[in-house]
Amino acid sequence: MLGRIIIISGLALATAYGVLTFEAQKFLTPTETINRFTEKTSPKKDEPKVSGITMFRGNNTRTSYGTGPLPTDPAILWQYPKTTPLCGSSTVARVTKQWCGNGWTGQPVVWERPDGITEVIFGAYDKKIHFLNAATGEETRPSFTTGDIIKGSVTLDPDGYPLLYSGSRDNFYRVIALDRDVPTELWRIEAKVSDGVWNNDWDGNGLIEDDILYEGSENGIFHIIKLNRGYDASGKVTVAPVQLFSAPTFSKEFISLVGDDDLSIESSPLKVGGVVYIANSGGRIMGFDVSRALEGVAPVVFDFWTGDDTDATLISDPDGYIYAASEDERLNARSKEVGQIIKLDPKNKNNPLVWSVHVPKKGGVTGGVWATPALYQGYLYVPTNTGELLTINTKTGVVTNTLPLGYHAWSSPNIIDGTLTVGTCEGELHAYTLITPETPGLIWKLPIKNQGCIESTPAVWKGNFYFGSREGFIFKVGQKQ
Ligand SMILES: [Ca+2]
Ligand SMILES: [Ca+2]
Ligand SMILES: [Ca+2]
Ligand SMILES: [Ca+2]
Repeated sequence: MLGRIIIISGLALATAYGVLTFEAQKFLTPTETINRFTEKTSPKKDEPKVSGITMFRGNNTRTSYGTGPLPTDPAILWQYPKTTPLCGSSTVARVTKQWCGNGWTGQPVVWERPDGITEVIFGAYDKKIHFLNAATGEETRPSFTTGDIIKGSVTLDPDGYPLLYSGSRDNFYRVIALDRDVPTELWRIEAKVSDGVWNNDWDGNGLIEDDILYEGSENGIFHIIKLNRGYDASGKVTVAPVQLFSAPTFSKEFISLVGDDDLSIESSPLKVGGVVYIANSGGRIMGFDVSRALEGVAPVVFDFWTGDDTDATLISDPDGYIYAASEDERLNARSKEVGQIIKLDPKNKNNPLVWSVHVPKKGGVTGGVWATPALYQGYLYVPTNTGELLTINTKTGVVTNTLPLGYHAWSSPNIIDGTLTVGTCEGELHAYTLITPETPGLIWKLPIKNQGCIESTPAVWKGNFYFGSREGFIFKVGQKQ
């Protein structure tokens, strides 16, 4: 289907969208063309060394879901705060809106501290980063305040440095020390619209490996930053970040192809071997070979256009295939052709699209996907904005099952011990057995207080769920006591 020449907006695009020759690509590959992919590294390298969930979806391939045993008789064990919801107002383009709780992607960090306390850390719509004792829901440290709401998921240093990384709608991405009396900003970088396009927030979840931070900003720019972490003479953690590389994911040609400049990066980077992939709101998926990032070189080795806003984070399987999920807002010819859920083979540069699933508008509800899919035993599980949980055979692309979640299903599923769990915007947590992975079977549903919309992705640790609802509170769900 894609193996033909297509004329869009006056541009002739050769058969392979994988080798698009946008002007940006020339700009992005100043030194050389690298036509190779680093083979997959051992899983150990990609897994954080800290015990816990330290980043959105737990690892560099965004496929780590936490640990069990999951509750058989679930109940809400605490909520935070006890009475007053976490709310803040935020203004974009002179429109002010009140936001409460936390939402997309909003996954907390949960980690086992050296002092034995399991700590839950999350950014919220009250503009603060909160620190809670997982056992009690009490505060473990003073909150850290930013200048605007926090939509993304925080990252805890995967190598054990007492450092937290967080974006905010206030235009800064920050590195925060956790070894002081109060959480203390050590460094921050600003996203400016003047450097890029569209907006200046930071929603994506930073990926850290080998002292290097990979992150995209909502002005459409992809950043590679050397953190230079260390300790000072008094033993306090330090950073001395240096930007090694930055590149726009947009170009004049790409803007005319898409038809607008909403080319922000809201997804989180994916790292497969030596390549970091990032998707933008125009649906451009780019892979940067970062094996020589320390030299300031990161050539583009993959370039694919889905056709529409791709905010869901890309994931990959152990064979290096990439799964992407897009929204269905622009309703253009390209997204009609490519579909909204796709499997990509980055090694097949001439025709990387393996299969497509279409998620069209339904009953007046916008089509497409915001949730990040989950993988299990050759099946892909994808909540859709139209309110289904799709089960897709990853070999064939065949949808083997459809279950109702309720519309606006933006929370990303977790799969632990053969059970898939997912939050819904109808304010419920669901658990499904994958004993027959092609047809998930409902085990339980738990309504959350006031059935507030769950957009945030729960962090599941030792069978306990930590997540927020848009109604204003953060919850712990576990086995009824
Ligand atoms: Ca902003
Ligand atoms: Ca955003
Ligand atoms: Ca977007
Ligand atoms: Ca969108």
